[in-house]
Amino acid sequence: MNTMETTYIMIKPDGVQRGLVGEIIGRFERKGLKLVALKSVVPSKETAETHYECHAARPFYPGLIKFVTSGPVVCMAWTGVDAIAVARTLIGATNGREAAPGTIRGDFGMDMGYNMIHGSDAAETAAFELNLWFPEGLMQWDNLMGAWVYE
Ligand code: D4T
Repeated sequence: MNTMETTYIMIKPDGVQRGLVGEIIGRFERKGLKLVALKSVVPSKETAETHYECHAARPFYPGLIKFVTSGPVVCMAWTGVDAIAVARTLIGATNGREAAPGTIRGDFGMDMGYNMIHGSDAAETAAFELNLWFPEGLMQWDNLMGAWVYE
């Protein structure tokens, strides 16, 4: 624990369509995480299939690929102590109906497939996803706010 990590976060097409980009990014900012990459793309089928390759055998996979390639997504990398778990807590349970109030999915979601946001679930997947979505690399910068976030 207490490891400095970088996690891959992606606002999915439903989050963009619903006008939740600012709201969602604001939650990560206010939490005290550091933004080290940000861009918006319409994902290619190939990138989406690679991202979700662990689900390739699941019945929902074709629909998931169609959904995630249907329009713009917002790709981000956020750094902080235990950032992977911290981001998953901010995001909430997969199904919005079950996600706790106060989480992104708990506050804005009502479904499993349309759950607005992705967050890496482990260090290995974070490294894989960051490399997939940001082959150009991440930004290195000093966040002066950090001195008031961590004791
Ligand atoms: P991601 O990976 O997008 O951050 O979501 P989770 O980690 O919370 O959930 P997941 O990997 O189990 O599922 C990935 C993605 O597939 C959709 N999904 C999932 C779906 O449409 N039907 C399903 O039955 C499941 C399990 C939702 C998120």
